[in-house]
Amino acid sequence: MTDQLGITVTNHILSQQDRHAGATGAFTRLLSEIIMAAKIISSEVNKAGLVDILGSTGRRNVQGETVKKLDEFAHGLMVDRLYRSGHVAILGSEEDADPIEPPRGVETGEYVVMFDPLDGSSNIDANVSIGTIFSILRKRSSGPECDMSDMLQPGTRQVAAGYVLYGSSTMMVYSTGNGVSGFTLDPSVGEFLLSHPEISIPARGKIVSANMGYWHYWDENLKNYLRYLRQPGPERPVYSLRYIGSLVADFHRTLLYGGVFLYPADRKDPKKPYGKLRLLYECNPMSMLCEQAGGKASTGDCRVLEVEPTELHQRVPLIIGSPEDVDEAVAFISGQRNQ
Ligand code: AHM
Ligand code: MG
Repeated sequence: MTDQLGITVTNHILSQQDRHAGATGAFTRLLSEIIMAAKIISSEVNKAGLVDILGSTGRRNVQGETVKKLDEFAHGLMVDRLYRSGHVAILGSEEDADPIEPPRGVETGEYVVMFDPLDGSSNIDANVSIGTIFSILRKRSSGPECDMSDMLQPGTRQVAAGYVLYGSSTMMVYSTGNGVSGFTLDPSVGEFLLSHPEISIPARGKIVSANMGYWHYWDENLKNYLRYLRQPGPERPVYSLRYIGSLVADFHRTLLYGGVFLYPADRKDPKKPYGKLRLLYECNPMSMLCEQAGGKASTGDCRVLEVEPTELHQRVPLIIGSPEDVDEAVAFISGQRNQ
């Protein structure tokens, strides 16, 4: 093992803080609350099936408390912990249609956090990996109040992004714009320990990840790309197909093994030819992590991180992964290549 054995995520965040002259510790405090929330969510996810937290709301558990669905539980916990830090100006969550204002009397700060508390939650009942995704930005508007300009910031303005994967082990992967690091939760000590320092995505992979069930809703350029990946080439193997249907798990595999994940625009709903994944708390944080690891992320038209958001729950197509694979996918999707 390396001399990095035993570095906790908190040690790591503090060492990043030390690089910034004038850092106040506010950001460290914010991340500490996310780490705490992640540990609690992980513990609840591991109990899923043992206690009755999978069902719908409205029932009571053995303590007589109202039973919450796991995604609602994760949402409430994230809001609570983040505002507890005293450094949050406003929050946005997949689970709330509107920006989440600070509770009355709570101390606020300069950070805006967008998050998906439990992504892939339709997989919970089947014991498939799920995750929490977060994106951290600085408040943009002046004055004590927030406005939509604080929420609707392009991904290039993120100061940090990360996810927690509740899988065969629980992992936290994050970046503050200085590379990507991965930590595995050691349940015996209750700490995330550095297990994946300086994550770097392979320049090219041999895995493609997309919901092939939507084939008939896709346009011909995209189909040409997927047909091409099925043909063995002189310098390229036939690509394997892997699709979990849980973005955090599919992205995590892509980050470690390389290849390309696609949730492209489709015509499932002709009125909304976008794709499914949300820009502000799914695509932007994953795109920052991918670029920080040497990968690329595109909508097919432009870099994801440069999209100017117009809505809190805006959806964009996502093509993300190894740089050579993403370039190739975009060349097909834009019609520059067809074989
Ligand atoms: P969710 O945020 O409602 O859980 O939906 C997002 C999930 C992603 O984790 C995953 O990549 C995608 O939806 C799967 O969608 P589909 O079932 O259409 O393939
Ligand atoms: Mg989601």
